[in-house]
Amino acid sequence: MKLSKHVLALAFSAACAVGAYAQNVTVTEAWARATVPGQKATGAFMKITAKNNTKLIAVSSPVAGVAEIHEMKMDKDVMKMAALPNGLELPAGKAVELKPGGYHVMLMDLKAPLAKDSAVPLTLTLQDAKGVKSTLELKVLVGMQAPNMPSHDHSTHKHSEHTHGEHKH
Ligand SMILES: [Cu+2]
Repeated sequence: MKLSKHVLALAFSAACAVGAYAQNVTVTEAWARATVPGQKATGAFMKITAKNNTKLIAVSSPVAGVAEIHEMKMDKDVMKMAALPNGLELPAGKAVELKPGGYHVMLMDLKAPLAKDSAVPLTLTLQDAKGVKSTLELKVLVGMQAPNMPSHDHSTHKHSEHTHGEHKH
């Protein structure tokens, strides 16, 4: 039965919350961009490494009414983004980077502003090659840039500027 497995995965990851390690998936450098009051959406970023071929099929957070896995890319000089309909592939042994300007977790319908230096819970739903689902609970640091990243020209950070008004739901 699927449910018992689900509960087991939750219990396991709760015990290992600091390392953010469950099953064969490791998440490092997770962070979410801080927001200002009135801002309804933001992005969360991280590095995900799966030991075996895995897919990130869903994300959720209690701070957001809607959470999606997005891809952002340039299309004729216009930054566009869209939800990945089939999830994000995590090839075995390869670190997949979610970062501003690329893949990201989109948190929308924010219930409150994300304050810098706070942490927000984020649940990743993963599916292995056999189709078995598991969840990974994360605590994601809120900041203005990736943790331990040297300060640099923020003009390259387009994520905060792209208009989330373009999200049609
Ligand atoms: Cu997005």
